[in-house]
Amino acid sequence: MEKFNVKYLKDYTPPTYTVASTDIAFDIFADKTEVQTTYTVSSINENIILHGDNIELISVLVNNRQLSEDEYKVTNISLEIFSIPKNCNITVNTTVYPHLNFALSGLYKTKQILITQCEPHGFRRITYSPDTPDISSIFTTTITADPKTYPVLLSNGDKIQEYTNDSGRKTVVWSDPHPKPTYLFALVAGDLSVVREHFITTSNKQVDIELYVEHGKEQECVFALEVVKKAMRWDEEKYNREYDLNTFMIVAAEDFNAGAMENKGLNIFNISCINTHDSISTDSEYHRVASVIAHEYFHNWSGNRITCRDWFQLSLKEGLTVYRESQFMEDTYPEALNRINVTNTLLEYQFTEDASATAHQVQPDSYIEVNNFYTATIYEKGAEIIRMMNVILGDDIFFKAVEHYFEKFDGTCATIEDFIDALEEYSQQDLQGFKKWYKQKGTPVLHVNSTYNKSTKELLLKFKQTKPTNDDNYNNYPLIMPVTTALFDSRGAPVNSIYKDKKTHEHVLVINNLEENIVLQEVMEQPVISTLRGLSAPVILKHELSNDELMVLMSYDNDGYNRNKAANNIHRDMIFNSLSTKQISLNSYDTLISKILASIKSSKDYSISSKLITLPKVKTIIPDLTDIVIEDIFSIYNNIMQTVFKKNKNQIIDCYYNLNKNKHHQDQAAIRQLKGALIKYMVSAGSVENADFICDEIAKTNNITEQLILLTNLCQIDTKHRVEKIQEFYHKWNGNLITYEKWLRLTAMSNTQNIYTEILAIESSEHFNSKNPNHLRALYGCFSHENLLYFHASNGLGYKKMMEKIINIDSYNPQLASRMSQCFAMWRMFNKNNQQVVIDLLHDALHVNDISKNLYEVLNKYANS
Ligand code: HT7
Ligand code: ZN
Repeated sequence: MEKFNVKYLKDYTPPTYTVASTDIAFDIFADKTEVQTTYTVSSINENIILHGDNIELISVLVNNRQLSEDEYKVTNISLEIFSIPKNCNITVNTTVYPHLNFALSGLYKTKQILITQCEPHGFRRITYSPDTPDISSIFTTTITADPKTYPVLLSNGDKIQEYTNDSGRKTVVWSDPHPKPTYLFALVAGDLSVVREHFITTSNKQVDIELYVEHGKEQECVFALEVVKKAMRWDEEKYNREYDLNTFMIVAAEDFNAGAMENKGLNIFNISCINTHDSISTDSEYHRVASVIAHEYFHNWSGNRITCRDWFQLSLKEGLTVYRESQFMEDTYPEALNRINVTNTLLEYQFTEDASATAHQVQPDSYIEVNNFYTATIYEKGAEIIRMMNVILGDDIFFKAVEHYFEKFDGTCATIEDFIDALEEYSQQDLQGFKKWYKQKGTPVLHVNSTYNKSTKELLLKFKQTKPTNDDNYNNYPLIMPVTTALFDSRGAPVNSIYKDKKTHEHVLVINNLEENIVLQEVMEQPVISTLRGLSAPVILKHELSNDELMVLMSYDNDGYNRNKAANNIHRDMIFNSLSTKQISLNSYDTLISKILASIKSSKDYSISSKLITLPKVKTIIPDLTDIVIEDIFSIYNNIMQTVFKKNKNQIIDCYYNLNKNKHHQDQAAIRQLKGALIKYMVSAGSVENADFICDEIAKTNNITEQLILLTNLCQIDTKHRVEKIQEFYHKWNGNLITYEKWLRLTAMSNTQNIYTEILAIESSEHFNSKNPNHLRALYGCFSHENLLYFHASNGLGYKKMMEKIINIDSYNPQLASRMSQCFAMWRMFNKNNQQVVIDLLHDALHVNDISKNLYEVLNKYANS
């Protein structure tokens, strides 16, 4: 028996009523907000049930008559109204207290501003409502407030009225012509500055773009406004999607549980995902801001115009939007090696999630708390499934097929199956096999073996799919897998082959069976095989390649993903060998780094080179290990870096200083990354001289990315320089939130035995706001995810501190608490002592009174793993 109710996909039933319109009026006061909502309802049943979540009900009216208490039944989670007419107006009056809402769901206060967050179940914290994505209605929103405190009053759609009342209070009325479910509702009230731009759509309509920020932050909006316009144009050109309102508004908020929210016409953003400035934003932050803006904008079609029938279909909007966002980023910022970044994120977060106790299907069969399902699997694996369909259909058909889906389901709610059927209907290609991918749990494994027949000039490729788990409820094999494959000769030149009568360098081989043999013909010499290029299917590839073959791919493969993967395989072999023999024997490994550095001179291929010389993140090797002692892993990493540095010292240092001379190279961001990768080797000895070197370099640069790379490295050396320099950084940027978070992260990732006391000291310091998710993520999230040496420390202190904090956060912000608890996902891979600490902590946590269902669901899975 579960402690909390489980919701099942199989239990879905269509709603028994429709809502034509929702008229909602907010009367905002300093310590409370009164809400009056009127729904125009048509119901099949005599009784109607509305959702609620611990709100104060004042009264209920049907067709303007106030009901007596025996005409309805109210609980913390529902309002059931008895014997309503088939068609009627239902009015609900509630009172909410935004300044006491630290869960940041529903209507809440951030700084002096009131904002809403309604996805997935925030609206029911504002009023009793049909809070489900399959009920849409036309919203009219009236907001009344004191204009001195709340001069700006925003909601979805177009502003249709604005007036001052006799009392001096201001009223603004908004009307949204597009029917929407409650989760897309938004309201903002506060004193904000607005920065404007405009965009002319292909059909010549002017769209006003308005970005609302804190006064004084106007300069930090320039980049965001440019990206909005780029995203609007891109969606028109690629998917033929035009923006459908007269105004597109974005509001920046300091307290926010996620990156941003796509509310219709009124996106609300975490300030860290919208504000940028050269003096405060790193290269990767610009990149993240661009991708979040594009993502939220693209939701206007993939999510808002066509929404989800129920939350089990979440990936319908999120997977598709992540995919559209990645396509936009590849088209708009090609120099950023987007595919490698996307696949690295997939490996780091989704593959690890799929290997953990919280692994789940892209279309789950059940959940306790839907907030726990905004995951890398729903988002990133969901996007990869769509990418596979794109690979198979080709761009021309794919874009048109998605357009067909948009047109067919416009204004409705849909399912994942509807999406696949629509693509199939347009393309006339069998895509039914992809439905199985949505039901798969765990990362599938694809084995490849090859035999080359010199006399027939045939290359036989033998593919075999294996299941990641023995749980056949979640294994629907065989899966369909597009496996993009190309051949090279031993010098790295492309080799053509014939497959299905086509002679070319690269083929998309579609694997449909558990075991499948594919023959490539007219292969003129023994080739080096580059398969699963671009990670064409989200699987773990088992393909034995010799060191020489890996070197060829690493040096010459024209697929960036596979180049990087080849280098990664060489690094991983080296790490695993060293871990098992407990000694570093570089063998041919150091030639890898030397070769890459030598090639940089001629190729100037800076961006990929920095990736090629970087060891895989520790987090990505954890799923492949057992009985881990974290200190051993770090010591091996450090020894490898030191040994490589000693052997290639001159080359590494020369390369670093030569990069400084490249001031006119167009991709300075790539140069910064490469310098960062080199510095890691240079400081691997962790000595005071290295700290001096970094301090000198810090003094030479004003560039924030470079400063941060240097500081991050400095934080790995436990000297007084670390404390001095990060304090200097703190004082320089005192007052700027985005830089304050950087400072928190620097401290949290520091390699110092004082880490636990330093974290506690920060928490009790003046600027730290323990209710602010950005602060908590920067300090505790960064500690548990980036400072693995101290989080997984053998003394168990890291685990204890984190669990204590998570339980504390759970008492006011369950969404954040359960998300933060994901740091325990890999606990089974660690040694018995560490495991025992986690077992005890999980046991105690699960017995905490009032544990939220969010946190319970995650910790319970870990405890039972
Ligand atoms: N659709 C949004 C998902 C979301 C969210 C946003 C803000 C705060 C809490 C949230 N929970 C879920 C974000 C997106 O995918 O675009
Ligand atoms: Zn999204």
